[in-house]
Amino acid sequence: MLRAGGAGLPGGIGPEGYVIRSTTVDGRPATVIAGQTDRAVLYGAFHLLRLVQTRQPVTGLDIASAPKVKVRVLNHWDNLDRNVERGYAGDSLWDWHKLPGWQDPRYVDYARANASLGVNGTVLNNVNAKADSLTAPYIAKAAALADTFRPYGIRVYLSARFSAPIEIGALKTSDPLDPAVRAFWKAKADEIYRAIPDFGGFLVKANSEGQPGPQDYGRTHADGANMLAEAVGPHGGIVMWRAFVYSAEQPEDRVKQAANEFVPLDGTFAPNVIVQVKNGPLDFQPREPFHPLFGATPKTPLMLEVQLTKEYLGFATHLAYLGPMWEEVLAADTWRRGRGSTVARVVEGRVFPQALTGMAGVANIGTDRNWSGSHFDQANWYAFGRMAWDPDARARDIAEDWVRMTFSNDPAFVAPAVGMMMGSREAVVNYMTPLGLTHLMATGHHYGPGPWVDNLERADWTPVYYHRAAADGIGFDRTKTGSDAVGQYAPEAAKALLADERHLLWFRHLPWDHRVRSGRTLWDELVVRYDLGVSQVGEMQRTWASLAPYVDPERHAEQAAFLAIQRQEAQWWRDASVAYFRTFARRPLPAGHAEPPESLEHYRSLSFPYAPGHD
Ligand code: GCV
Repeated sequence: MLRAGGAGLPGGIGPEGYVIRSTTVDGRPATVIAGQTDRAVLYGAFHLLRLVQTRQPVTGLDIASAPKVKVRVLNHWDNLDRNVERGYAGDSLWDWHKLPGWQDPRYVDYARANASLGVNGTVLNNVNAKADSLTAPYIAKAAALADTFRPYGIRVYLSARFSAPIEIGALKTSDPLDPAVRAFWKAKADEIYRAIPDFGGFLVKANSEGQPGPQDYGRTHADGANMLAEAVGPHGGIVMWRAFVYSAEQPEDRVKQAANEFVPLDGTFAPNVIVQVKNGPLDFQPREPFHPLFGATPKTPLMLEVQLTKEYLGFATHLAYLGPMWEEVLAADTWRRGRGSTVARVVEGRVFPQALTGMAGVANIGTDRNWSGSHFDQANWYAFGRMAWDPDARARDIAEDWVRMTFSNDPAFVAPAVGMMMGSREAVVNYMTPLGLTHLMATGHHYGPGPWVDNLERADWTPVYYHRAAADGIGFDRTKTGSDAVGQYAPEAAKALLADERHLLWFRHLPWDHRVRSGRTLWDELVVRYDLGVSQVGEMQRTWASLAPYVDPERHAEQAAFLAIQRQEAQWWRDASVAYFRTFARRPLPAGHAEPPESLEHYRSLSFPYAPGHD
């Protein structure tokens, strides 16, 4: 392997792009991996290894690859006590107490694994941040991690608590326009960069779910972001400012609030700020339409945030390969600059040219021996990296590479395993939230069904706010007659979303006897979908059982047990949801579909105070 000084590399390959070429050196066949930097060559080396591991030809190579997105980061929702918010894979990998003195060897494995996927950054601490992360002892700990990650091309970022100037800076305010506050952040950035010269920058959750922010002082998100941008800018740092905001007073349909807040700020952010937007406008549900902010801010770069950890898709026990979900959102057409203005192209900065581009994945990584809580959850980490490198990559191709590298290259294994993965997320949609229903999970931990919950602190945390089931029908009217959330999309995109039955009850409130595409009534279709989801899991169980000859007994047995849990919980979701919704629908179940075995009261009475993933 050798590193070229740029000569012979295709134009525009950039600092992370590489070529892999079959050639001859001194008359002997050789493979050259070349790029402008060490990390580019490292990425190329991993690409070559992938070809070897997936049994692709390694002669006659002429490959050039460069990332289409600059900032490809994991977001760890890891707390300093090692609890991971929405984490289902053990404790946080970061052993803060022993850092910087002790570096767990897994830090190197973590960095190497990420480099093999093209991930080039990691935000170490939870967006629900503690100011302690910005104190000198914790900066030293973060610096130790940064030293370990650096050879693998991975930069360290920190979530910043907006009220840090008060909490650790002895100031009386965190007002972003206050000169003392600005001086605090400048000095803090200087201090961090002395310890971590290639520090990536800050991630901020502000004025969201109780977090402090600039609005506490009557300032805008742009005022807050720009203040931090000013502090890290001279060092080459960036600010990733989250758009996951909704007002404490809930004057408006929650899914409209982020766009209402951020569209008017377009053009007011500093050039080193990128706004981080979840894939959908609600909160990482099994299915949501794409976030209306994509394409709606021509002058503001937006990065896509997806959730690898399956807070709303069955934790680590349910098999749900998320590649198809991310492909669905990336391929969605925003129509903001005519046909083909897909979310992928917005994120790549090609619909409206952007110098700064990014993708963030909420990590599903912890101290579990298999890293992610289940073997198949590793595929979501893997797919995130590959899609952040190339948002146009296909979920199926990525699944196939992963299956081959993780289990077996035998075609008798690969095809069924990939098929099972590709259908898995849709199964979850069917048994949890079919036909555009959303946010029906139990309170707090989000484990299991809770469609009946109607008594939380705020209405827009309750499932009843989202499904609106009543005697006259079900669904949230987001057309003109309702909240008009659909009006936040370009007209062509709005038309496509309204015509898409997968989003039916996201956008409309419809009578129980409404005829859907299948010709069934809405009520019958709901029941059919719930049962379909359960049977799809049964199908996955059968597929997995048939694959035993190709997998070591230990991994096979664990996955078989997890699928059995998933099957049981899918049935629970179905039974509880049917028992609940029929109290409004007041109709018989369609022929051949079984009555829920227990009463609604039974499902309502189930309680899981120790479910994992709490904050
Ligand atoms: C980190 C959801 C989750 C929270 C999470 C929040 C966010 O509401 O339930 O745990 O907080 O999203 O993305 O900030």
